[in-house]
Amino acid sequence: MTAQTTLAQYLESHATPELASIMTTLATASVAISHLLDKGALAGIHGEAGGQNVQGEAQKKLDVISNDLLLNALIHNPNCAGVASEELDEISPANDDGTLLVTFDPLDGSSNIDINMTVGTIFSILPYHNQGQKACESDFLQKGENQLGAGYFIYGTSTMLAVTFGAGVAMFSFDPMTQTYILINDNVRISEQTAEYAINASNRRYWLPPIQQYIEELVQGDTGIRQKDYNTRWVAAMIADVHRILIRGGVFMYPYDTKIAGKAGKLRLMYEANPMSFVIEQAGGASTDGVERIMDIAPTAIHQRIPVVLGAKEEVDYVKALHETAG
Ligand code: AFP
Repeated sequence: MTAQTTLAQYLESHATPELASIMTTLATASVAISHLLDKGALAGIHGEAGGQNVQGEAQKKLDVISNDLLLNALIHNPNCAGVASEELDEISPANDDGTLLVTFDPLDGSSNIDINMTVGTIFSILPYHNQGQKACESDFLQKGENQLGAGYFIYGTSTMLAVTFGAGVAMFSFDPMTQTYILINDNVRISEQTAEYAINASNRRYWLPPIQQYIEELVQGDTGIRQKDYNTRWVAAMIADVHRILIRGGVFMYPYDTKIAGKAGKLRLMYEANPMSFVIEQAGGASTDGVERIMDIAPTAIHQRIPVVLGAKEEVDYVKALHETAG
């Protein structure tokens, strides 16, 4: 039997001590979240928490608990200079001498909790350059290109971790017996082509013409110009849809739509789009808002929303070309 590589062993050779320390803190919190999810209704985590998050969405109990677990763990890590969470209006400064900032979506796909479906934690690690000073929101407003690490913990039929530190993507599976993450793939790659796509088609009438055209071509299948049949998958949790793409290919879209005036897409640049784009690109895929590479976009606000098209490179490039043609 070959020796198994634990997350701790992997980090020794693939991350700086500071990144490894943050990753270990995130992994410890993820295990606590995973245990709560395992208990489900018995842990009293189902139902509304009563409040609303900064985007005006109802918070589930576990959103709040997961947020607090991650936040409390990170602000006590001396390497962490500050934390920004999708669930909190304001950023949380941590240790002035820390060298890293962390953003996270504590529980992506939270509407899935009550129906016992997949959810996950998405994280992004950025450099902090103002040591000796208290971190503030502007310190976080860095392009995705600056990320030093990013990934997600997915709480599905088993708990898994996908992570990149800028040199490929590694995937781990949580072993409940040893309570450790075990490496299962140290070089995850995404096929450049795909026959699967993920989009919430109920928004069709609100999409812009390039996405309308693209989806129409896919729906026509082998009778249309694409000359092949496509299949749709939609979990309503980006984390699950992106995980599927990492495992078996595909393209994920939450494009610009006109459903709500002034809302440029649904997903958040700092908590969802940037970290997932880093993972996808590091696995050989691509990511765009339709016009620009997502990780080239300079953020203007911590809770900024953005259209997202990511996954198989050829498809993402094609969608981008349709936007360019449309002008
Ligand atoms: P929640 O975490 O608030 O449930 O939202 C999940 C999400 O941001 C993303 O993970 C999904 O891809 C997307 O929303 C699903 O949105 P629709 O409900 O509009 O399909």
